[in-house]
Amino acid sequence: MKKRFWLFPVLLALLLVAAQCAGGATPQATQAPPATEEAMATEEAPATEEAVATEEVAAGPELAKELYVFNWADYIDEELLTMYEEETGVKIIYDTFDSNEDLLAKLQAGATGYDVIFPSDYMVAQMIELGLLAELDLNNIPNFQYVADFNKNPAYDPGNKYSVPYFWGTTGIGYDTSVVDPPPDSWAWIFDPEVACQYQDGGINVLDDERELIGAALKYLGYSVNDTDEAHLNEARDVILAAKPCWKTFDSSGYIDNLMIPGEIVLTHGWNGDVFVAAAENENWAYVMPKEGGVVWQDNFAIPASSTRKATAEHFINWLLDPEHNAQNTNYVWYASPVEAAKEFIDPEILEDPAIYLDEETLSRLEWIEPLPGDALAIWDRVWTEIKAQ
Ligand code: SPD
Repeated sequence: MKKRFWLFPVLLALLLVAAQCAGGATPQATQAPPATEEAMATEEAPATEEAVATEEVAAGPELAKELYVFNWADYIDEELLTMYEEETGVKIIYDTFDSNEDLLAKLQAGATGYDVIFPSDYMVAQMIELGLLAELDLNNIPNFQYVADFNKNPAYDPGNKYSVPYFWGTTGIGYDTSVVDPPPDSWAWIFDPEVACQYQDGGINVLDDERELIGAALKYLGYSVNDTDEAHLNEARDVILAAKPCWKTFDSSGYIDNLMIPGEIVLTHGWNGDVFVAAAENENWAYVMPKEGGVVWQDNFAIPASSTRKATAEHFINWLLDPEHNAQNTNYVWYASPVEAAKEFIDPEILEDPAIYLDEETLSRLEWIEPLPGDALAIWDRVWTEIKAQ
């Protein structure tokens, strides 16, 4: 008998036509893989549903042409932004803010353009409460799997419904070891005029940050950084006003540069990574946690509820959580990364520094800043206005 080789292709073609007429989707079409580097920015709708499925398999989500990113100053390796733009075709419009309160004020004033923002712990809670954040779809952020347990599921956002950790760190004192002698071991170096004013000519900087500066003064006085007692807050104000004439600058966003300029600043209230970045340039800089204790904090990626580019924002967050991208960022900003899998790519000098990756003893002396109830917030705001006005 003659073998009918022609019959098999004809039957296969008939079966495929029948399947298409029945509208059946292929299994692959429903399983979108992680985005690839080929993902291209486009707002044009593909011609057919089949085209959507094929594109998702090949390229991940459809990306917007632009992404508006609003971060703290000096808080990303900008080379990563260029890499992301080149790999995806998405243009990043990048801007910075000075404090959590500054970020909140911009969003509350109706700023609607931002897609990715970086609030700290207590501000995430406050923004959730105010309905300012979009819920995240962690399926779109598969690199979240690499976040360490220590950094996941925080009290300010249980289940990471609205935020994903970016970096974590502490607030203490930076000082120029060639000038400040003996080394500071207390907030007195910032708040006691008898001590601080000795360094007035060298230059003292404090963070221009309501919760951080008043919080540090409260710590100096032996209170909690979350104190709501009006008498204690007035006491903290008076301590700050007495030391203020000896301070040169209130600066949270340009102070790293000033630490690197000889003769500008010799003592600063500051965030650990910022001081370590200065120390990488000028080895005279050192960082210390005062004996009274200070603040431990975690900054986060979040997406404003008003963002119209949520899929692209999640794609960008996921890209920055990639262990190698994340390590490149860590090696630039000198803060502790929450991404466990990035550790193999992080400089040992950063990884092994107990003032960056904290030991238990240091952690036990630190406090998290917490959201304040409305009536206490009003007292804090009044005290801050009085501090800045004089
Ligand atoms: N250079 C920017 C560093 C941002 C530090 N995080 C701020 C924490 C506020 N509690």
